[in-house]
Amino acid sequence: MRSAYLILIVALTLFSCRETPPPAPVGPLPSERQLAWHQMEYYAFVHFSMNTFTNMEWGMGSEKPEQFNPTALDCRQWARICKAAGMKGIILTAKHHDGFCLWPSAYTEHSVKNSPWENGKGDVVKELSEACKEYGLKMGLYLSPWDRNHADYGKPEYITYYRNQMKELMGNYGEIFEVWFDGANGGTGWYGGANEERRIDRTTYYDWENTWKIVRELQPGAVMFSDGGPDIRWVGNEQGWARPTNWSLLKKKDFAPGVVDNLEHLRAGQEDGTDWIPAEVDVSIRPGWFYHPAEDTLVKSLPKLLDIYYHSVGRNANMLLNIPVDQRGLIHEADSARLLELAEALKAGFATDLAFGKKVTATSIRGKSKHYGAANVNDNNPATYWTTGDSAKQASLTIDMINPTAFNRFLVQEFIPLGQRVKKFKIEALVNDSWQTIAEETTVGYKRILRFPEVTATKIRFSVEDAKACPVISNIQVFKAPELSEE
Ligand code: FUL
Repeated sequence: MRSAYLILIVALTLFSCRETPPPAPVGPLPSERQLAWHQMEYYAFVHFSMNTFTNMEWGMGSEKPEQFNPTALDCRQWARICKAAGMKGIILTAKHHDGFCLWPSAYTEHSVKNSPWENGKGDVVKELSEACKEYGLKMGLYLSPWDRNHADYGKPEYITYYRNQMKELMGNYGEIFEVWFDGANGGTGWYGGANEERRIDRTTYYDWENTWKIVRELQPGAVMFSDGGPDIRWVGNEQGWARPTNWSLLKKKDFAPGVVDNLEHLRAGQEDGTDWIPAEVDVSIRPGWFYHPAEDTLVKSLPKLLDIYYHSVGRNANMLLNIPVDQRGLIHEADSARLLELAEALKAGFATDLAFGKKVTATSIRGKSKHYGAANVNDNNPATYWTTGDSAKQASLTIDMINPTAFNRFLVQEFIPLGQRVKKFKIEALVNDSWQTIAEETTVGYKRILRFPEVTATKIRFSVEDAKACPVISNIQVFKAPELSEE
């Protein structure tokens, strides 16, 4: 009798302590390397190579290594400026379409080793990897598949050459966070003196799967970018925007290596995608990707760069901002000044989270458990989240601002390890005791930031109106950004 009583007590205790299980993930899901990549948010592209000295965008491949001669190359200056700009990494064009290599590759003479720079003893990739390490930045590399210099381009031998170079880059320069595979192929080139047009079958020639294996083996943490993945997708334009509706998902069958089915799918993702392949917004701070003195006065304005930030990072994409390093081998003063202005504006815009620590209530909470409570969205901890019971596809959170509070930015994040779920949401503000709709939007994803004219409210309501499954929200922040002439 006594033991039956004890069993009952133990069972009751276990029952009451048992935590409500978390929602089942809604696939496709991000990999560990993709999760780390999402957190990079904003980083630099550096286009610097032979074209910098020939004033070209696409060199023919007939250039001479002697033409590469920066007078004051300093990768530490690049890293210092990128760090101060708030960027988290730098992706360098180790080899662009003209085939010139910024590292002394053992497989070609067309490289820095035959240039006057540092008497042929220099290695830009090595200098940059050391500078990135010093400044706490991650390094990524661009190795152009198209090579207008190489005599074998178009033949199987070139693929072996390309892979050998990939092994050098992945094996000799420490940790790489991203490898950039450019989809461009204009056909014509020097090709070892042949001077002709070479067309390849983009779907078969590169045999991508086997090149990807090299990257996976040597750099298991690196994500690979190309038009359609495998890890990160192109956003379908070079102007600096993703669609407001932006799924981190693509249907793999529509994006076999080398195939771009539809630019719109790259811009917005596909709600019914089969794989997690988020978008990266690549855009240059100047009209060109490479440095041209005539563009010193054409550096994008601060309002334009802010638009790009809100249309990339603010729309569930990463921002890859290109800086064309100049003929000295330095980031030009016009670009560095603008980068720092952007950093200042972002810092001022996101200085104080007005929602932090405020009381938040939810229309429903999973298992009525504190573990999934509303307070998890403004606790400054990305590992905690608010969620509801499985059947709820509509649910709201209300933040009590206590006093009338002016704001003009709303930031929200889903807990993406459990998938991207939200299809439709709304933000309302309680202004003079009446609810006003501020925004009606679609997807959230890793991060969504909305800009709107200033509102002064005592309460703010975030409502999920439709979702693939119960919403899982890890973060909500509210800001009052100084109004530059940025809208
Ligand atoms: C394009 C290239 O053709 C441009 O030169 C540049 O590298 C840009 C990032 O990608 O496809």
